[in-house]
Amino acid sequence: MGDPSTPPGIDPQVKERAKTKVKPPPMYRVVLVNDDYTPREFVVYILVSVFRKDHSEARRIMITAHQGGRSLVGVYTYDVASSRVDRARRQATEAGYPLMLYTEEA
Ligand code: TYC
Repeated sequence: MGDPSTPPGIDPQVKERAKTKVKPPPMYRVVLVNDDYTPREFVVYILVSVFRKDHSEARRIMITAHQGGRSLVGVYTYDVASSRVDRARRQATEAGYPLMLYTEEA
């Protein structure tokens, strides 16, 4: 019999290495879309409360959408992007505003 420290059926000459390569998860951009009706301060409030932006960053993102039509809010995993977009849309709908956000694969 062989080395007692080697389990039966295992050839100690064969070196194995566990595969440690794990693909990073796909990431998603959240994009804010301008409209003519949602108040600026409501957009800022959503960016602060749902997307955890500080006030000046939230204002910058809002103004970028206001002036250019759309603005990147952030890049997140699928779960974070979709749950935040859902919450933002729900709050806008409840408040009676047509605020639009969408996600796209980054
Ligand atoms: N354009 C809106 C207004 O003038 C403000 C606004 C900015 C709305 C950004 C949506 O994504 C938006 N009241």
